[in-house]
Amino acid sequence: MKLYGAILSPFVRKTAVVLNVKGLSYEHEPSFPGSLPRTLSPLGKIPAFTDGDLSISDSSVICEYLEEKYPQVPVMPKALNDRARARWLEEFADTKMTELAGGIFFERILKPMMKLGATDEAKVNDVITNLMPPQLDYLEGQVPTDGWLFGSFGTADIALVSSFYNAGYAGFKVDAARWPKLAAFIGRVAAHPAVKKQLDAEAALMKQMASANK
Ligand SMILES: N[C@@H](CCC(=O)N[C@@H](CS)C(=O)NCC(=O)O)C(=O)O
Repeated sequence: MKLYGAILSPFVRKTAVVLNVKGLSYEHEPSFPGSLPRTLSPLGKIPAFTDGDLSISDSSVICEYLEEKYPQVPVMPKALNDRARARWLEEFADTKMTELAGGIFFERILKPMMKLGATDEAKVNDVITNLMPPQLDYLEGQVPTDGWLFGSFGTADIALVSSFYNAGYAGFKVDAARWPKLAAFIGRVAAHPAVKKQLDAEAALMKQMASANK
């Protein structure tokens, strides 16, 4: 199995964590969006994934494939309603939260790094002050006080908070006084061994990128 993508992507992180949880060994090929052949990534996005003859894209599609092929350590709940809710929370995170939290990362880290222009702090401020709080209120009502969303750790847990780690690299932190359950949940997910493994690798990369940009 081969996972293509940059480990700082919230979607690549989600997929890598699911592979880690399931204890599957895989090769990782660092790749940026737009750099892969169309056969691997027809939309030019990361992650892309191959397993033998199979070539697929999209983190949710890849994670569902892994769940079906390697069900021994499940990452999806069993009950129908829980499965539906897990998929919804993943979708919510992959769209709205990546747009907002990932947007902070894009403005403050990627834009200057890729020489795409100066950070638009007014835009970042609007996200933090106006756009993000209603979504954080929603998430505060969704995450558990202890443990994971659906019993054992699964795709929805990492998906829901993945882009917050990107925002964290860009100096954003969920206010624990206003959203205590969510702030604790983000910290709890970060400490899960399958996630910590990824975040440790990312920390090394962030350090490397910072010294290259000096
Ligand atoms: N729904 C896709 C989204 C993947 C995605 O948007 N990845 C970003 C990087 S974090 C990307 O490749 N963006 C380039 C583009 O949109 O052209 C998934 O879950 O894999």
